[in-house]
Amino acid sequence: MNFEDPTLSKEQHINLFKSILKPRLIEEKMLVLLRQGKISKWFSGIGQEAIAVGVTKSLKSEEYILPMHRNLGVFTERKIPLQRLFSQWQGKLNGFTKGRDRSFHFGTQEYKIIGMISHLGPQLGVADGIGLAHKLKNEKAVTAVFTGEGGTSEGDFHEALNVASVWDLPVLFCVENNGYGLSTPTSEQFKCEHIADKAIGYGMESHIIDGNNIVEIYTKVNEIAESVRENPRPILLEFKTFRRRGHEEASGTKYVPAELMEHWEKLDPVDNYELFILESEFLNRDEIDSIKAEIKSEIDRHLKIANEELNVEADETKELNDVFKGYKFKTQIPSSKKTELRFIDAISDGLKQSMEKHEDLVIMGQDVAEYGGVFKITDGFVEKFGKKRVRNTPICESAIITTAMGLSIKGMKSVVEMQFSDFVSSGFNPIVNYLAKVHYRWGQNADVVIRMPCGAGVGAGPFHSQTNEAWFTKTPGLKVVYPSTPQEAKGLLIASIEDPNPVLFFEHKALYRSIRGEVSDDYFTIELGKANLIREGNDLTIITYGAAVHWATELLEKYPEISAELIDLRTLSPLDEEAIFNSVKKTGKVIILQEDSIFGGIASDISALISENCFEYLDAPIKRVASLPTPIPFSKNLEDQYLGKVKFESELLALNKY
Ligand SMILES: Cc1ncc(C[n+]2csc(CCOP(=O)(O)OP(=O)(O)O)c2C)c(N)n1
Ligand SMILES: [Mg+2]
Repeated sequence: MNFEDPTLSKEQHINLFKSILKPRLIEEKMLVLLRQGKISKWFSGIGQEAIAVGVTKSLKSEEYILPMHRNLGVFTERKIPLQRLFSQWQGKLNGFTKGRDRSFHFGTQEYKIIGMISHLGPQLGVADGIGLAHKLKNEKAVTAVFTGEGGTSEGDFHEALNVASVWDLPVLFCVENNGYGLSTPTSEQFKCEHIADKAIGYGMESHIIDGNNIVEIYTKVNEIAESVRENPRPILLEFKTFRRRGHEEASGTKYVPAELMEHWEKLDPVDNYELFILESEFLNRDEIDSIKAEIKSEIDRHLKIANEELNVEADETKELNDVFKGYKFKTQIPSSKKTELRFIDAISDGLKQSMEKHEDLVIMGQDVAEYGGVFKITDGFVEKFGKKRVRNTPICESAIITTAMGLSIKGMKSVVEMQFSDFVSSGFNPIVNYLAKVHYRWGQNADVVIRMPCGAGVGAGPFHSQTNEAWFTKTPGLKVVYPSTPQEAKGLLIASIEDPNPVLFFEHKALYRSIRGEVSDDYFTIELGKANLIREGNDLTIITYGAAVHWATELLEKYPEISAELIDLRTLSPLDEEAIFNSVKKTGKVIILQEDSIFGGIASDISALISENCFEYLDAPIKRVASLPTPIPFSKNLEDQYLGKVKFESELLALNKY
């Protein structure tokens, strides 16, 4: 291995040597602790240290780096006190996740490290978002994100590289090709010769770098990073290396041929560099030994502190309070001046005023720019706010949601338009696993609103008609908003954008052009989590939301003799339980109406809550009315039969009579 480089001084070599030594010595200690049962799991990076250390050294300390599970060198190189790392691995308070997540699954704004989620691929799109923020703010900065070669088989890899390339984002995609993804060799993972070859398809520059040679890594990545700062663009870097230990310690390496292991042992990045340092007489044996002793003593000292730290105390209130970022809702009273608008125009109005109010707000979605979105909600936005802030995206829901996450890490807000709420399934993973959990895990908020044009009654068939709010109401960490009138759509959308937490904002397509109402002209907010008592009554309570609010209103007009209380939930998460209980306690009879198919919808949970909290007040069984447990059919008569609307009249009358 050749470590000669005329551009590096003796001091730089010694510095690199100390840096690569540290993760190796920490790992050796961790392996001992693992055998003693003192830590739970370990993903070894032995043999790959040069990559994490070399790349981190090439970045400036204020530039973000997004490591994976084998990149201890990123953490040591960013000079995180070892005791905090040890506390993190032991699930203690002095770590980075208050005991809520393990190993390297954390981020820290303090050290500009954004750790992974287990699903590997979403990490790559988050780097796109950070890169986009740098670009929009004209900051000359580069972001580095890691993945293993196994992770490159995920769709997220393709989506993230594609977006980065189309948008010229300053991101270094660092692939550590270490021969295996768990037990699967590269030959069973991909068919091209080099991962770097994939860059051609994205119109992207790529480089193959010896992942075991810290000098080559440091000098090349330094040069590349500097050029990307000046000329923002993504670059794919393939580091050839090898995973010398098991996927994680317990799983062993039996499936790795002995010759392969021996071949790579000879190429060890630490031992070979040490030999070079010795032979170049940069350090003598005694000096090297004393450097090692110093690092070992630092490790022992910090381990002692972490070991002595008490375990986290389980406190339910604290856990519940950290699911969302706290913020003080500001009521902005609607102006008295109003204009009659359609539901769709009210949403457009709220979005436009939010763009004016928040300079950092970015809209992303398919066809949202010049075309104005398929429903024309962002029509004219490009002319007003420019293409930088109103961004057409490739068809890649997952990467756009992770990009939104990255913007949030840089303190920016975003609204992502799903073309149809049905398509959110292609971006489901980052919503429920990244955005929903990130604040609870390590205190980073996801300041993202996902707009969800949804709902049936428009003859659009199984893939353009779903009202899929229940996919999200069951996931802690997401807010779910579902307005039914133009005024509320505007006020709730503005409030959702102000809220620093992730919000799924459902917009029923059938209401877009059929429902009109007076809407306040100015910027105003309606608080999330508060139901609206549309109508007071004494005989029974109807609880509903979205388009079904209008089904109920129509029916009540037909039966003026029924004294019904009508509650529009408006927000499904957090749910206004108080409004529900107060009404049920008053009327003693309740019917819950939802458009979604019956099983597992929010009506079921509301029913359970009422039976647990209002049982003594009930004069009739709780009734749920919802749609058939089938996919949503296309033909009008089939769709009419599908929708719970057809059953509502008879069920309402039956309950009233009960
Ligand atoms: C979506 C998803 N599928 C599967 C896994 C299980 N898993 C975790 S790491 C891993 C192998 C990853 O291989 P690679 O990307 O090459 O990284 P390496 O472990 O070699 O560093 C697998 C299959 C996962 N965490 N997430
Ligand atoms: Mg691998």
